[in-house]
Amino acid sequence: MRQNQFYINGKWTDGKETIQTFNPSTGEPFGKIFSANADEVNSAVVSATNAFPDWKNKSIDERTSIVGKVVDFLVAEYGAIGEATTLKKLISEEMGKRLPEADIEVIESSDMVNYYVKNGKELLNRKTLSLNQELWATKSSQILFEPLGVVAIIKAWNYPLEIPLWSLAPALIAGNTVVFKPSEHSTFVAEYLVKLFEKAGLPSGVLNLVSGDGKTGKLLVQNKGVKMVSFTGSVKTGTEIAIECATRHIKYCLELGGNDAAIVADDADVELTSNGLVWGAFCNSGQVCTGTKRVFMNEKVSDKLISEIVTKTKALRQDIDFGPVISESQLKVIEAFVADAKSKGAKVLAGGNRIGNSKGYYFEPTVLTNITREMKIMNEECFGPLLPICLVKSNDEAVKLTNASNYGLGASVWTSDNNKGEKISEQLEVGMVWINDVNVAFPEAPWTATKFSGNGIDLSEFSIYEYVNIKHVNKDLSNDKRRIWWYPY
Ligand code: TXE
Repeated sequence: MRQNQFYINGKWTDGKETIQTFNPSTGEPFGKIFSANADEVNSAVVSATNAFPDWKNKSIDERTSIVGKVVDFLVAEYGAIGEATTLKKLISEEMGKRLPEADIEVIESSDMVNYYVKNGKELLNRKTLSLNQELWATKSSQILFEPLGVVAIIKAWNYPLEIPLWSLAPALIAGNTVVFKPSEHSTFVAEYLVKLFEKAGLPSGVLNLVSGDGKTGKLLVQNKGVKMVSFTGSVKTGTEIAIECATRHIKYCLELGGNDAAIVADDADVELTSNGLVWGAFCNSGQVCTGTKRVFMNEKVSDKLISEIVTKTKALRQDIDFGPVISESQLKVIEAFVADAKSKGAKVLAGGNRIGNSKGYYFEPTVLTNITREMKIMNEECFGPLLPICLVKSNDEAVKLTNASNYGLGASVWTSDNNKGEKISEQLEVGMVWINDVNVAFPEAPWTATKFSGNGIDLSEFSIYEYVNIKHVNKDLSNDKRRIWWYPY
């Protein structure tokens, strides 16, 4: 039986308590993970605290060259598309992702880390401001980007390699040290990733790994040695973390749940849109924060489009196009969402049930229509393979329905006219909009949210500033003995 270890102060060590984890594709025990207690969490924070001064004082070049080696190691893991390399196999077995999706994750991960390796120096070098010389001829100002100290990185499991790296790369390159607490559902992938950083020569104590479930996460957030929290996960957990951080006045960056809408205009291309919505709803078995979770479809295009969507959904192959959901309890959550929708008049056009013939946690890719606003599925994130379609008469109606949500992560707009797509995008209360695509991340573009879907930014130049204190230093270049605005008036 696999057993993970903590990585504290450059040493792999055992914990005391363990949690059993399961392979979601088979329901079989997958491994045991240690669940770090308060003392173990604290020794990780102390180790990161002690390593901070030396790491912070290294040059950005030194820091990026070490993190850059992880890019090389990840590229070495690509293998051929569809080839089950060690890392991709581990991702797939631990959290159920199909190999083509693990392929994308490994490739995107290396590209994202490389973005910070290439741009870190430019982004973090101190900047000289050009002040208004008429007013401030004797003044000179600089902006410094200084690391915060020990950063707690607590992440979800659905992109077990990529999402932790979205925070690990900028946090470390900015000069912080880290205590990383992965999801209990993706601890072995996290361990594999930390081993790559160890191989890259990261000094002891700069990156520490503790495992466990929410209890361990809570202990880490509450530890007074933590100076910033980067969290990806549910709204409920994120809110709890935000309250704790606010109480201690430490920075936090939250990437939370979404209930992303797809707006389908009357001029949407049926082939493209049906391909896009089926993938957007069912990739990673619907366990994607920016997956398609609500469709507002113009009724003029709906007959053909819905039948195309149903045909393509029914053609999806178990274990090739879709895998299991993460747990037995998540299966029950999905069943409850479907039951609620049906009890309020929804019609199931494809799927609708858990797949009983296998021990894994499988749910059929499911298409529902006749959706109304009272249904749970319209107001809460399900995080499963459900595609609810609501017919609308206009784009304005679709925009209103999209914005009538506590969530504001992403959205997609399907139309043959990009200008129309941009006009609609400008009206949406979300952080990201894709026109004729969905759920695509670029290292150069901010991954951001509004409302309950989070604050702070992952990816892009903006994200690295989540991990620094921006300090302004101003000096006077004159030999005057008083400033003209000082006493005496
Ligand atoms: O979240 P949980 P899950 C969201 C996705 C969905 C959720 C699924 O939309 O809502 O993540 O991930 C730890 N104090 N996103 O179910 O339960 C827990 O151990 C401290 C959005 O895992 O919140 C795990 O490591 N930590 C995202 C992590 O928090 C606690 C993209 C997340 O667990 C804790 C991906 C506590 N009280 C998924 N309780 C985006 N917006 O980009 C749990 N944890």
